[in-house]
Amino acid sequence: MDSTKLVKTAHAMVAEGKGILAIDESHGTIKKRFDSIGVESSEDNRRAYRQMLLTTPDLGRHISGAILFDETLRQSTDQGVRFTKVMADAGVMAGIKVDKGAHDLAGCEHEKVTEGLDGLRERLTEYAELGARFAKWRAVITIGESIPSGACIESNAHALARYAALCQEAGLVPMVEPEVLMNGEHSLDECFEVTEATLRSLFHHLYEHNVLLEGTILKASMVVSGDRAANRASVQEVAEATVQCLLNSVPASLAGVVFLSGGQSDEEATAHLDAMNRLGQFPWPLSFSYGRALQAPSLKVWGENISANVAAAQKLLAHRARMNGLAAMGQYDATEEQAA
Ligand code: 5MM
Repeated sequence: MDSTKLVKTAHAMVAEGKGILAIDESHGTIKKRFDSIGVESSEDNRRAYRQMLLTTPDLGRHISGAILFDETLRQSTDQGVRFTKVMADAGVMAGIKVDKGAHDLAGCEHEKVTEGLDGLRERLTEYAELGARFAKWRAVITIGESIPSGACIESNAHALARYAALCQEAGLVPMVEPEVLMNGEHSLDECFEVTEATLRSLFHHLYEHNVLLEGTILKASMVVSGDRAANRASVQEVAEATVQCLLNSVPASLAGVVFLSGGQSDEEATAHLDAMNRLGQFPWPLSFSYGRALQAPSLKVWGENISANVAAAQKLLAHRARMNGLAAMGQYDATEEQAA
């Protein structure tokens, strides 16, 4: 294991004022996104959409890396230039989603476990050869009546640790993503409790598997009220609860924390990140790895005319990246939203 390289890559992923663009939607998820704008999810439309995002002028200014789906890592621009080359030229590192999705967890109704460990060593070797510098694995934890179970938390944390160790063996920085879903009626306190238990289990398993935390990135969900909760917590309450939860459960040696947006609106996700960074200095940089909260405005405009609206859609992505880059430094100003 080349620890120096892993640590260097991990730090570059959370460099000051920069974060990660998550565009690793699997075929099912990108189809849902395209359905929402009335665009067919053909291989060429997916390529054209990701080309629009990845060729955004000056993308590397606020984006340190982008997480790709297998298909995208192998694709090229209209001019035949590999996306990985376009990204390297823009100073954007290539990441790759390597999990095989969340599947029903036998014996635990309404719960999921993420699969994809079989053959992972070989796949990681190929991804590294194709130019990937980091990888991502997403586990899903649902809050509901009598769930999550200990079995769900443990099995997902164990799989994340096995994946992370394999990544580091292959020279890739693992981005470990235990997403506590926002769906439900639960309170902020319930989300806090479940997130803390999940993170404690995750770091226990990472430790057991000798994963180098200095060369690992946590992709965390924020501590929020359920989307159907009676009283939803304010931006300040979310920021304080999330930071306290991380301080209770995340070792100081971890290279960095990036958040997912999980169904929050784009501006809400930015405001939450900014509020956290205004609370003070923490052992790890707090940045972003948003999918929907970075892409939503661009996706909508691109869908209105997929050939004529490329520049307009790129401008919207660049704007969201800049807003989140500022939020990662606690310098976001909501009045700047009008500048888009
Ligand atoms: C971009 O979506 C990623 C892949 O999701 P599927 O496996 O469901 O297709 C997803 O893991 C994403 O990176 C995270 O959920 C963060 O995205 P959001 O939209 O929650 O910020």
